[in-house]
Amino acid sequence: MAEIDLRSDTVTRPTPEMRRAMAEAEVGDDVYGEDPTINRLQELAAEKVGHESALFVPSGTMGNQACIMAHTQRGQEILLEEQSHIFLYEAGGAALLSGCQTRTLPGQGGRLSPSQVREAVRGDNMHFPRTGLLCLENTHNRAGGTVLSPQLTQQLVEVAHEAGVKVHLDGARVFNASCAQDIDVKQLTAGVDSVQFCLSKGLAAPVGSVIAGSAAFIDECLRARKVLGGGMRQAGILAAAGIIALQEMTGRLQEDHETAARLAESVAEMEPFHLDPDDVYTNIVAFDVDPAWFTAPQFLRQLRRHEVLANSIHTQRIRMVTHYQVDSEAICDAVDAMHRATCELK
Ligand code: TLP
Repeated sequence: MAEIDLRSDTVTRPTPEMRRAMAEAEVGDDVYGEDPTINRLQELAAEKVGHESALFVPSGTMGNQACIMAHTQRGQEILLEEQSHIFLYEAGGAALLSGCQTRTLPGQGGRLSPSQVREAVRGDNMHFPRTGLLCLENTHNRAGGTVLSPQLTQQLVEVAHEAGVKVHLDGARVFNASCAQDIDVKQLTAGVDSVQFCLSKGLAAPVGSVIAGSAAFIDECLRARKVLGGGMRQAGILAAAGIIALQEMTGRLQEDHETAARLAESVAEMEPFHLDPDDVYTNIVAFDVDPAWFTAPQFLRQLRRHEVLANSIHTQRIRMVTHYQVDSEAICDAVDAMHRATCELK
């Protein structure tokens, strides 16, 4: 059995069509704005998410951080859900790079409520930091791939805008969110002030993310990207794969959601694990491990012996992510391996 890698959808390798497009890509110096393939990707991406302008960046983290930098002033406060990627997994970038204080709010399944945001926005008092930005995440990684609906997104944007606060969407997996709700991605992205989405997760491109917003905002982001060291040169080779990702791969994410649902049903029936398959919305399957059996790292070490890889996100919690290189047969094999690893540890 070949290794089955469920650690993340970041592990996806480029498709043969991407490799061909990369080999043939027309390139130029993108710091001069002269890479035709990058320009084409940016136009396509802006159109897809319903914004005026877009910018190719090397990673999702850089995309989020460049947007924070462009939206905020030093000393401001950013509102975030407490399990958000920007807060947990970006190495304190908002503080380090933008001089912003982060204020986390507890969400329900990763979702903030409009009243929480309304109450959290700071009043005009010289003792308080100014609220500079609200960050949303869709799908929500740490909450297990949960989705924000267009209605809730709109309500959150309205509350923030009424208070004069801009909204950034970490949409690393926003195409999974639109696919799961069977809606055009614009319904989730067009109303926010900026969005970042990843080409290199479920969409299988080898490198890169895109940020989108107004033309003036993207001009600011160009500076931020430069400061962060993300001004690339003949990176059209990478953008060529990104174009295929946008054109060909967004339409197949439902397959990943179906394999995730199949995996969730099997995991729900296994004694050491606790999972409600109804809580699985997209390609992320997160579940608890009964401490009476073993810890998540103990189980994952044993599972690795059967060539199945996954991550623990807590001592008693595991995350498995389905993607382009995991078909339904691989899911059956992974479930068999989970049964064997469980018996061996019993
Ligand atoms: N997430 C990675 C890890 O960093 C945890 C993963 O394996 O899921 N926003 C969200 C919601 C993300 O999940 C990630 C990556 C990013 C931003 C950052 O993207 P990259 O890895 O391209 O910097």
